[in-house]
Amino acid sequence: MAELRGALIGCGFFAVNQMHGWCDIEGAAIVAICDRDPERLAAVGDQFGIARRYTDAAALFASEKLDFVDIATTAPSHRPLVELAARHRVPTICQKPFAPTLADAKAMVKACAEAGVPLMVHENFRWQSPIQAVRAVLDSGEIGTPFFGRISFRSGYDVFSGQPYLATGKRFIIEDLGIHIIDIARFLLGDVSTITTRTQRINPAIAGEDVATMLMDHQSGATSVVDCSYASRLATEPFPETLIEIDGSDGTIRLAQGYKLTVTGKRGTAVSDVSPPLLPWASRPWHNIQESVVAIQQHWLDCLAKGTEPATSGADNLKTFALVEAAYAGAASREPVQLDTLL
Ligand code: NAD
Ligand code: 89V
Repeated sequence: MAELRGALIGCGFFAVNQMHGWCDIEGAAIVAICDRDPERLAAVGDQFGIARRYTDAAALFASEKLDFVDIATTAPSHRPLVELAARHRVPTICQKPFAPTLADAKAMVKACAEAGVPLMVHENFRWQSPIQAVRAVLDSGEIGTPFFGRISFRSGYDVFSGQPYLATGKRFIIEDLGIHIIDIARFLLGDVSTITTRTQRINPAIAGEDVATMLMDHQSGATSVVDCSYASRLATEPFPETLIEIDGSDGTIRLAQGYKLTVTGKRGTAVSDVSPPLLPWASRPWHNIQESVVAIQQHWLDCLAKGTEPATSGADNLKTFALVEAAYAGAASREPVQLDTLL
């Protein structure tokens, strides 16, 4: 099969991982890149040997024949860029957070559906190999029917040095990081009917909340706690590990710091190391996230080849994004929020 021709829009901090990912995967190549910042465009173009460069996305779509586009800009530009791609009927990957508002996200899903093009949100945390290992245990039936989950991300890592914009927005941890952890909760325990949220700001130097605690009712009947913090100083910094506890009718799963997976179930207790591989271009502690970038991009190509819907399609991600909106609404009102009122 001929190699698919892709373009990358947004050549910033995280896009370098996506470029490495495309280099690792067979069946597709990035043939053109775009960034409105000429310095960033030049840096990524030179690093990856991409000669076809654009500072304007409209010019990119007008000049290139593309099989897909990978949008790695920040949220404010997502809707105009996705709608531009839809007008050119180009299948689209869009980074998280999907959009500034749920209304924007719904409009983007509609635009791609009407154009008949696939849309996937680059929601990569569920593709981390330790998270996939937890999902595989659930699928095996070893712990029976899950009734409780705690999905936890607590850290004191300085995310602001690499991503300075995270310090300036009115919304921070739920929109940027909690969105991944909520998506993992959905991936493991299913869709959510109600969410109750409390937020705090501990770091006085940032504008948004850096601690969030969410209690969720899943449609399956399971209850989960999703807790996130960038204000937690620990003896051994766990960034960017997501820790998981799931209790089921026949046993338990614990994914502990250091990627230690303990499963107690029908066949007794088994302990395993589910550390992600360190890819040649990856660097600790980001290697967990970097590996998941390759996995989600491979999934996108597999879905394009088979004509199937990606696991984190735009339509699916509306349910994760609605939980983010609901969390902020519930944190403000201090009331539980029903999801069916938003979707
Ligand atoms: P960044 O600011 O470093 O890079 C964004 C780039 O997009 C900039 O170079 C900017 O000039 C360019 N850009 C913005 N609007 C544009 C437009 N209309 N046309 C062309 N170029 C445009 O941001 P980042 O830290 O790389 O984050 C990008 C996205 O990736 C964010 O949405 C962030 O939340 C997400 N992210 C995801 C993960 C993950 O694990 N999935 C990790 C980090 C960041
Ligand atoms: O994954 C992300 O979106 C990153 C980080 C892990 C730092 O939260 O912004």
